[in-house]
Amino acid sequence: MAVFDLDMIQKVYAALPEKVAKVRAKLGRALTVSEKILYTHLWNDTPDTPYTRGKAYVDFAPDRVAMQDATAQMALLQFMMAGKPKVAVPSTVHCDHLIQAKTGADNDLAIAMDVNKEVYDFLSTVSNKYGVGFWKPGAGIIHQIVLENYAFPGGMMIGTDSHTVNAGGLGMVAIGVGGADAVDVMAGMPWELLQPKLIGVELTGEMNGWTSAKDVILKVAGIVSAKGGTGAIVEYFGPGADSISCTGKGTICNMGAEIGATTSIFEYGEAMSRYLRATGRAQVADLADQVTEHLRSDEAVHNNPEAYYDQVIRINLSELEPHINGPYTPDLAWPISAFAKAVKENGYPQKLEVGLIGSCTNSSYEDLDRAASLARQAVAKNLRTKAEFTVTPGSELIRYTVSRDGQLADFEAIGGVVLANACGPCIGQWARHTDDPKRANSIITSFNRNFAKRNDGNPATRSFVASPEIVTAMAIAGDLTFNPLTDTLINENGEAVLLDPPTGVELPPKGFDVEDAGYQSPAADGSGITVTVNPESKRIELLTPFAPWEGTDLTGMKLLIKAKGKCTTDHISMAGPWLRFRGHLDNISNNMLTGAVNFYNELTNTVQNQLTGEFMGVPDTARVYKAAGIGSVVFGEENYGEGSSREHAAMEPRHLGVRAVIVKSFARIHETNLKKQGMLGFTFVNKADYDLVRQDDTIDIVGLTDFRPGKNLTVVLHHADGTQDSFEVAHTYNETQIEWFKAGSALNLIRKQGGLA
Ligand code: MIC
Ligand code: SF4
Repeated sequence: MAVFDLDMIQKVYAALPEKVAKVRAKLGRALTVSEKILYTHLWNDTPDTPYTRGKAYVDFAPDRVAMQDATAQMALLQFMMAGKPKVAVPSTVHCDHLIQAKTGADNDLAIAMDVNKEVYDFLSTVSNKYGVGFWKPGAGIIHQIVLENYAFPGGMMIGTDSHTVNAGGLGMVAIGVGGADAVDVMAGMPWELLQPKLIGVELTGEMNGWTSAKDVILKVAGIVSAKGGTGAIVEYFGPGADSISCTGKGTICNMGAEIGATTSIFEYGEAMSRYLRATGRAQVADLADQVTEHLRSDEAVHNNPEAYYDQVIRINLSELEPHINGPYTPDLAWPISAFAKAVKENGYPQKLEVGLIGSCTNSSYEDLDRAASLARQAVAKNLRTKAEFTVTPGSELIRYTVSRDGQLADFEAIGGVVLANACGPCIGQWARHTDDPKRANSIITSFNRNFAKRNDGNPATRSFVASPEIVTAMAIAGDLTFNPLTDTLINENGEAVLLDPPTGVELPPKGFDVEDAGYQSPAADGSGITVTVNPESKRIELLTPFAPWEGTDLTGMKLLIKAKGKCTTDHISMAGPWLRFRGHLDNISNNMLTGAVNFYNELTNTVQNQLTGEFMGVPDTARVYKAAGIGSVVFGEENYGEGSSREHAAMEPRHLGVRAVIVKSFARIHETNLKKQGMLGFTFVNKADYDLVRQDDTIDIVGLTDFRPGKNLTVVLHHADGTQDSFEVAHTYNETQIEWFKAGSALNLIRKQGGLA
């Protein structure tokens, strides 16, 4: 069943040559691949469209929208308020985040269908009504399904998940956003983006042995750090890039989210063409083949990358070692040869308890085939797998195919448990069986993120990230100091054996196959469908618009929390058990900032309620201030809001009366989410001013009556001892975004424009 929109793709390709020529003439220089795609998706190509990277916001017209179930609820609740009859561009919903992994695919899926029935019914009805394609629970993880069905070279897509960028592996400019951004596009309005900078990664040589595509991005993360890609598109090019399979490219782009990159992309080439054909899209491949030159950077870019990119990184794949990154942050990169020493020196628990492969990052046919080659060796060499081992296929198409071709049986033969085609342990949907949920322990995954508590809720779990091949080998060894490239293992017969490097093929020799992919297409006319939400529901709550700005400076606010160190969206709005409240703003707000560390006592979820002096949970304290009609302020450090696209991390503070978030720097998606929800997000002009903030501060923000692009504002801290400090804060709001703030949220503005408010 073809679910992709050939008409839309045809139109994009038909217009491409002329549009590219026009931009090239206008800029008078060669263009990189992402520039071609971005500039051919301008909302409105006016003579003064700004092309200055990193400075101006530009309006774009993406071709499609993808949403996963944990973020789609809020996105669609907002869309319902926008007053539109139907989505303006092809859009899909994917049920993947809410399935908890416990015993294995069949049982877990059946339980999820029951436990999440209300949410699935809501999503499927709303999708049906508004013309949104619906991928049922069990169909697979959003990014894998998008790669298999929807992504196309030269296209532009936004998705309500940070790993939407995965589609860059198929030559698409695909960007992760919050739900409010998706509402813009689905409502047929322009979508704005800060004109990205460009980072070029030139890959030479060819991978061999144990090295795989994952190691490219693990290495890049180590080079540029978790915030190093912020505001930039990463373009991969060079002979090494062309030699990587399409799904391998997807893996690299996927984990570009971990360096904060706006997106990552590879140029169109044979690997993509092969993948399109293998996934039933020969027509798309034929079309793309005709416009290949426009789906790649101009030769001048390849010849002199320094002239076109803001930063150029070079990696020789022939010399690239497998990497293991972590714990607690995806950019702590260790080449395998240095890892055993790092484990010992840093006291990471040496015993490996669980190895988990799969996820949206790494569950291609190639990944599973290569990992399975190690499982077969383990059996042949009489090795007993020492750690627990789980496999998460990315989609039913993959699962069905590797079940048919035997790889799943290979995993099961070494004790592997096949989990549902869903996010599962990657996002804390993991009923991990352990004797002590607080014990320090190590796990290794082929996923992308490894923040504290992310997988199993235990802050003492050290989670490491590697390729599926390395994870499988480590699970067999059960020991973090094992280096599969050089070390032997003792088998059941007491013999020392060495694992041979993994082998595998890129695409299934017998083709992909599936019985029921799990897709439901929407009603042609959804106007008669009603969406009902039970007012008593604990999981879905219709939204009420946020209040507009009162028109004055904000004074007399209380410090809610001064967060210390890393504060990702997992710290601000934890996932795992909280995912069940993603459609209910008031209920999910009870997790607000509960993972953030309070600067003053180094504890989580323990801040001082200034009205009583007692220490309480963060959401409880915020609710006290809110009830008293007092606004509150959150302070934080670098790359605040790193990680996920979940806009709950912005909506919860908004709902609980936080007025401003003031930090040393922001992660891109979170900063936009704050703006969209009518919040103030500022950065310290002088980062050391963070130190001036005291636990007992009352805070004013001065200058809002003259809130303008580029103009700093002043924060005044009234300390309890009667003294005060003040300092400047900067912001990146443009005129439209200031209007969102004034209206109370971007959605309020859409409603106003549609005559709804
Ligand atoms: C993640 O990987 O952190 C998630 C869960 O997929 C999130 C989305 C969410 O929080 O729902 C993301 O990456 O955006
Ligand atoms: Fe799901 Fe994990 Fe991928 Fe996020 S990173 S979409 S939670 S598999």
